[in-house]
Amino acid sequence: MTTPNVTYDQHVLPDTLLNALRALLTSDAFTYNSKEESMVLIFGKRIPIPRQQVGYGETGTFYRFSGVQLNARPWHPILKKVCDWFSQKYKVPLNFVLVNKYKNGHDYIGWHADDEADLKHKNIVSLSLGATRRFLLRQKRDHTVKVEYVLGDNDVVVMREPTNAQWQHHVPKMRRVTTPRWNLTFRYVVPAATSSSSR
Ligand SMILES: O=C(O)CCC(=O)C(=O)O
Repeated sequence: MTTPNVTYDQHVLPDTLLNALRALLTSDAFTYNSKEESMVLIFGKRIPIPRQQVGYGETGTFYRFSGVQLNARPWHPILKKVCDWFSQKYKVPLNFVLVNKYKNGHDYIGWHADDEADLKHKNIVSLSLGATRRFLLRQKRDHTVKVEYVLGDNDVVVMREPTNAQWQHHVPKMRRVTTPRWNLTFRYVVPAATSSSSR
C-alpha cells in the first residue's frame, strides 16, 4: 500500500454534540490518569508520557501502550453519544475512546501504530479538537514514505484497515503552539473477560 487507507473530513460533529463535548473536555471536572498511571516503559525505564491520557468505554475495555495497561472508565454519556454517532456515520463498531490532551505544542505522541492484539478490528476514528497540529503517517517498511495532514478543530481522520498494520503515525512537537489540543481515538476493544489475549 503506497498510500494509507485514510479518510480526512473537516467540520464533522454537529454543533450540539460538538458544544457538549467541548464543555466536557474543558471543564475542571474532566480528569486524566495520574502521571504515575501514565508512565511508559522505554528501554526498561519508566518515563512519563508527554501528554495527558484517559480511556472511557464499555465495561471490560482497556488500552495497552508501551507496557502500560489503562482500564477504561465507565462511559460518560456525552462520550458514548459521540462514539455512537461516529459508529453510525463511519459504519464501524466502536466501544472505547482514548482521550489525549496536548497542553501545548511541547506535548506530542511518538511514532506508533494502533495495532494492539486487543483491538477487534483496526479501524480507528480520530477526532481532533482545539489547536491545529500536524499529523504524520509513515510506511512501516520504508520510513521515507510519509503522508501529512494538518488537523484542525473538529477534523476527523479515519484510519481503516490495513493502515495500522502497514503504517505508523505521530503528532510532532510544534513549539509555537501555545493552546491545547484534544484528540479522541474511537476504537473497538475486545472486553477483557472475553479477550483471548488478556493476561
Ligand atoms: O493525537 C493524535 O492525532 C493521534 C493520537 C494517537 O496516535 C493515538 O491515540 O494513538
